[in-house]
Parts: sequence; C-alpha cells; structure tokens
Amino acid sequence: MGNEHGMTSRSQRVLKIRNWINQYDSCFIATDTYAIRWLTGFTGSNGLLFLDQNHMTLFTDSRYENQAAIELARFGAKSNCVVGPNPMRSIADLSKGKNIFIDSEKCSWAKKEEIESQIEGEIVDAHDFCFSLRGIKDKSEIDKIKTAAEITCRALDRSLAELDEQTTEKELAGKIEYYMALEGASNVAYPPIVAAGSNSALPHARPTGQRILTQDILLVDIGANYKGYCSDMTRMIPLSTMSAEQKHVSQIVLDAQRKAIEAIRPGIMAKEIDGICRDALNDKGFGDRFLHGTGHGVGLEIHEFPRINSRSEDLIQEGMVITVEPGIYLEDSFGIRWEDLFLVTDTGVEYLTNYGKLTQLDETQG
Ligand SMILES: [Mn+2]
Repeated sequence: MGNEHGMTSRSQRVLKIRNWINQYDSCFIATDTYAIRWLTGFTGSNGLLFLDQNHMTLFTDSRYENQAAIELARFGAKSNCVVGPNPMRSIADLSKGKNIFIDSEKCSWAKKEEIESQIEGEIVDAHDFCFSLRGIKDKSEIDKIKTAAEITCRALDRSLAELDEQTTEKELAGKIEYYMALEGASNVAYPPIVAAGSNSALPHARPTGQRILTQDILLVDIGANYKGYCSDMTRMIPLSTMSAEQKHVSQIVLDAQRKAIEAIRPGIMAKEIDGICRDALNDKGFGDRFLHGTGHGVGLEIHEFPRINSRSEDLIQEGMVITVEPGIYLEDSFGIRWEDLFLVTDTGVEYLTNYGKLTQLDETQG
C-alpha cells in the first residue's frame, strides 16, 4: 500500500514516470496543476513541468517565485525551479530532439502547438498512463482523503442541525461549504448538490431557491477538499415520513450498493462491479432509471482512475480510492442515490465516508 515515508513515496512517483519514458527514450511534460502538484507539491495555478532521466524542472511565473521554492522544498521534490515568461526555448534545449509525452486531456491545443513548434521530436499522448499512475494512492494521500471525508460528514451534521422552515436548497448548500471551511477544508471538492423533492430526480441538480422542508425527501451529494485531495458522498435525508414507493426504491438502491461493495477486492474488473450494481437494479425493474456509471476513482481530482462503468477495462487494485453510487431517478417524482467512498484493501474495502445512512431511514420508517 505505498510507502510509510512520504518523501520516499513522492520520489517513487517520479521514478515511475522515468521508468516508463525510459522505455521509449522520451521526455515527459505535465501542463496541468494536478499532475504538477502530485509530482512536486507545487500548488500554483500556472506551471509546466519537464521531466527526463536527468532533469526535473518546474517552469512558472514570477507570482510564484517564493511559493514554488517553499513548496518544492517542503515536498522534498528534487526539482529545480525556473521563473520566467516563456519556457519553450528551454524545453527545446532540454528535450534534445526526443519525443515528448503529454497528457492530451490536460494540455490545450494552443500549448501543444506551441511546444510542437519548438521541438524536433514528436508529441505523444500519455493520458492513459498519467491517469492510471495516480490511481493507486500512497499513505499520505489516503490520510488526506480520509480527512476530507471526515470534514464532509461533520459539515453535513452541523448544516442539517440548522435546517429550519425557511432554509432553501441554495442556503443549505452555502452552509455546507461554510462548515466545511470551519472544519478545516481547503476548499470544496465540487459545488454541493442539494436537491429536495422532485429536484432529486435530476442526478446533477443545481441548488434552487426552493424551501427544503416543504418537500418530503432531500438528496445531498457533497465533498470537501483537504490539502488538494477530494472526498465524495451522497446521502438521502427523509424530511417527513417516506412514501411506500420511496421506501421501496431506497431499499433497492441500498441493496444494489451493498452487493457491489461486497464484490470489491483487488483483481476484480471495474466493469464487473458496475454489472453487479446494474443487474441488481435491473432485476427490480429499474435498470433503465440508473442514468450513470456505478463509480469512479477519487484523488486530487474528483473523477479519477479507475472508471467504474459498463465500458471500463480498468482493474481494481489495492490502494485505490473509489466510489460506489447507484441511483434510481423517477422523473418529476423523486430520485434516490447512495454514494460512499472506499479504500480498496487487500481483502475488500475500508469505508472512508462513515456517515449514517440506514439509521436515518430506519428512524423515519420506525
Ligand atoms: Mn461521485
């Protein structure tokens, strides 16, 4: 499960890329803030990282001169930092005619053209490699994701405690963000989804001015970001006695989620997990009301490797952090989704989102 010592695991990240590009006698450039942070600890909004067997050079602008030096030293990154307006000439020199791997999903067309015009080698897409490399988390990453999940749970508790007749979806969403900040979050992982009543039938509803307690059921899909790392959780909160149909659909979704979770172990294909979830909903006649994939990896980005859907060729491995989030959406009526975040262990999973879900339903049903 990665190395206990942060410094070592961080230098292993660089080593993994070096081993890979070495096979092709090529260089690597990261143009996105996530990959740069993962490799160097630098959190600025503008940077370009060049990596080959001998060099690791971060190019950034003068706004980040001090910050970059501090963050690279704190991270233990063996990278030199060049502050200047345009790294392109340096890249032409550093790459020495070799091909350069770049993540096609993270590099703009303009930047790709600019790099291409300067170098003698070719640009080669490294998206799948970059994406899969970050899929397995080391201990320092898992600790941050755990903290992000704990902050999320505490923020939800504090926000719901203040729910009154006047509270709108937008206000509750705002409170959740506020309490995440008070509980120590660096940011939100994504804008909270707070959807009451029939709004819950939209998988990615935007919070509205609707008063929550005028409705019977509430969906919240929320996650804090802690030191760059995201969490992701969805809860259904009964606001009054649930209808027989709502109880019935909730139980179906919970059963599907439980079956999928029980199947998770290193070595299973992600699409098998999706299949188990989808079959469980299909068997109850709701397969066509499940409008998205079963889950995804979570890390520096909210949607990471592996993809857990019917088309995925990704393999589940120990050390991955993934969601399982089945849902049933009944248009103009209501939607039910449960989402939890897990660490894949050597034998199964460890829950990272420890926020009651059955208990709330049981209380209301009781
Ligand atoms: Mn999710």
